[in-house]
Amino acid sequence: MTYLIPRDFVAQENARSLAQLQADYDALAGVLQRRGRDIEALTTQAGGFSVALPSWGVGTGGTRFARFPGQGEPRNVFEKIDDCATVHQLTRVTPGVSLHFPWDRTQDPRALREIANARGLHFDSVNSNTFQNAAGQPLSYKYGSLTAQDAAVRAQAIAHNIDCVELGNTLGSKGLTVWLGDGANFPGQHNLRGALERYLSSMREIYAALPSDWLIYIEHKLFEPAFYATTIADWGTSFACATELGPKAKCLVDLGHHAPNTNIEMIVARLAQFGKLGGFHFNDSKYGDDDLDSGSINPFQLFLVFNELRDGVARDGAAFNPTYMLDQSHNVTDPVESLMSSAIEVQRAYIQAALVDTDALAHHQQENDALMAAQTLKQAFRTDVGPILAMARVRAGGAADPVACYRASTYRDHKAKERPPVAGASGSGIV
Ligand code: PSV
Ligand code: MN
Ligand code: MN
Repeated sequence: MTYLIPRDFVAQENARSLAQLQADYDALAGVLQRRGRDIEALTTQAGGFSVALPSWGVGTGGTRFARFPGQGEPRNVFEKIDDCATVHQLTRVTPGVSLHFPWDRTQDPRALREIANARGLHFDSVNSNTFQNAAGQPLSYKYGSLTAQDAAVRAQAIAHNIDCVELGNTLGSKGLTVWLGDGANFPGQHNLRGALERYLSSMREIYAALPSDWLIYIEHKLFEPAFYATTIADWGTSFACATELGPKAKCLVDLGHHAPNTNIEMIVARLAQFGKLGGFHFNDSKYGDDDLDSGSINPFQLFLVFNELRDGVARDGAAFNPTYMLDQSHNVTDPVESLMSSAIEVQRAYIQAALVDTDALAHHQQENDALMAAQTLKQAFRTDVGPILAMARVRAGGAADPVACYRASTYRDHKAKERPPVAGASGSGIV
């Protein structure tokens, strides 16, 4: 029998802190009222937010050097769904799950979809994997996949992507995210232009296989595993390729896939302006593709990204609809706790950005009052919107304090008993 946290347990845990939460909420309501803002409208807005979970995020990640698995890790995609459902149960903001193939391949996708739906989850974009060799695959991706010199290798990689689309379609997904590690480790190894030509030609075949209501997301990454020249290294290349491919191709911004100090919010603004901002992989980073928990290093950057997203909605309304997903690697924390905290950090940035006094900001910009424009953003960023997020969770049946509730439930201890380790199982397969 699979242990899931009983609903009553969450309600009992909430009861301990409800009076305190109400007091904090009322105090914040007063502060916001003085700024002409209605806390109830913001709480409703917070309740409408969601960010998808990466199926691979519920297992311990690992680095190039080692992986230190935790207790009770999921051993297959069905167990991953249980952990994702727990994250969603307590936070109420993560109803989507993004699968990665072949890591999450199952013989029975229909059963997977039914079980996920029964747990209140649906499937977000699916991810293909041609950055590793799958067990038993005839040809190696050692020298590239969609850009490989060998046409047979490219055909194999194209077929895998189309397979992902078909599987995703059965699961109810509406998008395919393509990240590939293709590139060169040495100057001269590739004809730089030739590699991109091959990429485009492969992607055209995948694009042609997309169902009419699907999007394909191009995920760029500066480097790793190609350390000299990654084929899709930056948003410019991603934008050019998405434009070449057509309206169903969009760009996906993984926050960790840029050089340190890159102005990511400006990339977001540019892609939004030209209609190619498809979605995000949220995480945080200090040096490179660190896959640290969202908001753990640079929450101000996350806020500034959401400030651009707020601007996109103000300009384009419902037509502006990028997808949100976490993409993190958890090495020293319980993945469920990290995912819950991170989802809330992303939701926090969303509500902080909603607090920006846009009239004042426009006025200060018009007057070239740089100091007051910056102060206007800072006022929103500095506002502790925690009570809004907690109240939205409680009203939706989630936990006032998800990590405390999760720990009190001893969920992980239950899983440690239910899921004795099996040889070869891992969270992602990524090292
Ligand atoms: C690559 O670094 C990446 O960000 C892509 O999104 C992959 O699908 C994911 O990580 C796999 O861990
Ligand atoms: Mn990513
Ligand atoms: Mn990455």
